[in-house]
Amino acid sequence: MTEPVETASLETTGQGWTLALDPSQTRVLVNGFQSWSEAEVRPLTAKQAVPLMAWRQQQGHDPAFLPSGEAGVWRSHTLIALIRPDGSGYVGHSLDESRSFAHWEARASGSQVSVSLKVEGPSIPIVFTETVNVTLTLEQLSAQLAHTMKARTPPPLRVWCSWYSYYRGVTLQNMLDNAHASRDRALPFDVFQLDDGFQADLGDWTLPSGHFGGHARDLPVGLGELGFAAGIWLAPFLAGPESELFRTHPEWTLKGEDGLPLPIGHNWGGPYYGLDTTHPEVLAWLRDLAREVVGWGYTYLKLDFLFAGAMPGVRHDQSKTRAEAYRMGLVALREGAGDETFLLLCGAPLASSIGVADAMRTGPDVATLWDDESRRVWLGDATGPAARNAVHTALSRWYQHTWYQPDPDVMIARRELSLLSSAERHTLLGLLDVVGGLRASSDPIDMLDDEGLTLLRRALEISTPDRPRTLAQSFGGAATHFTRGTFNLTDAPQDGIQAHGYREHAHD
Ligand code: 9PG
Repeated sequence: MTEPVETASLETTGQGWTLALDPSQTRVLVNGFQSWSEAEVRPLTAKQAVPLMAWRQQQGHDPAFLPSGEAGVWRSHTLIALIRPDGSGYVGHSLDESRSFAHWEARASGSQVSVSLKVEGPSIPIVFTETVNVTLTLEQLSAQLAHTMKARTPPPLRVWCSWYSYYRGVTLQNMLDNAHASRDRALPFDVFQLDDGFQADLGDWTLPSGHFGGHARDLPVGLGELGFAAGIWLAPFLAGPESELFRTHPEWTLKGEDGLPLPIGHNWGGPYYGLDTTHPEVLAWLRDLAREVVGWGYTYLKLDFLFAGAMPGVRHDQSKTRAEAYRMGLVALREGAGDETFLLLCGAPLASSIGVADAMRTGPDVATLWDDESRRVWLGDATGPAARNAVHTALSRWYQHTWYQPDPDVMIARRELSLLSSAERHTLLGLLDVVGGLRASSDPIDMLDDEGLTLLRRALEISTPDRPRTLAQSFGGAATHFTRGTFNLTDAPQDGIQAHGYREHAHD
């Protein structure tokens, strides 16, 4: 016996459905909590990976709703889809995540599939529906969520970012040198974005690091003279344990049950704290920070590690849900930055950012290697920097282009200082083309020969988003079969496409 499937939208805090689907013939599409969490399309009977280490569960996932770690049980945020071999199936979708999080679970049970939904927060409109075309229904419901939450989708920008070549060692001179080299070669960048490394500590954004060779406020004028807008990275919800911010305001952090500041992740060689975004003084500080940085001449802010605003913990205003607390912090940043400033969010809860974000990182970091197998396979963590992880997740979120401009992360066109093969570089190019969002590069421009420059110029060509031509087939557990081309994310040739490769379909 199967229960009737709701086709209309309903207001709910929870619900369950039993579906007449053969688990061995069903694929599942899931969406992870934040930018770096996995999104994928897998056989329902496969096992959803969960990181072994607690600090990776915090930094890559929602610790309050982790992946199951169990074969045949798949957890997903905001939406879920079940796909039959003919492309029909079921789609569940939340239609408002401004105050609540929707937690979906699909479970293979005998010859049936059960689906459950739990809403964390006030009841929200949701849809759970059967469909002859999962791809189309998912796109339509996602667009409906975007509409309800008043999504911002400004035109995509072409960005040079310092992270993937200079990392934390970046200097003011590196930025200017690359801007000069780009102007000399007439590379069509809109923005030069300074990443992590310019600041004295996490939270001490207005104090320069020792090695930066200047102050971040001195950069926009130089970039402007070369014809580029200025962008800067901030992790505005974090406080380093040694920072001046934490020393002067330990009371501004998210607390544990013991009343002490709660470490909420581990990076930069140690743990860090998160700010309590329900605290009025924190909100005022966030507004002032964004206003100050925009006052330095930055028109593009990359706001990173934003999941910190949504971590479980004890807050100043305990009546707020995690989604509300997160959004309060985000809105404060938007108010300080102003409506005209372009906000790219990263490491951020996805759906709860709609309406405030201009753009969103929709996968893990690209890196100069294809796969970080020890971390992905042995530690169960596919949220770390690797080209494969970035492609896998960003492709499986193709439909999110109605929520914000998707940022699938940078192209790597250089051959120096990179272990990527030519096929893997072309796969990154294919990713940018089918996702159709922001364009970014981090290559030191002087490192590019003619071939590298040609590849980079192609990566900077804005395209419209593509769609999967099927979700019932996949070369590597993601949405891989698009109308413009097919990705092979596996380690063996598939259908004539080399391992890690991308084949564009012939145009008529
Ligand atoms: C700056 C970087 C860059 C980058 C961001 C973010 O899981 N991890 O180990 C992990 C490492 C780095 C990271 C994200 C996750 O990078 O995505 O673009 O801005 O911060 O520190």
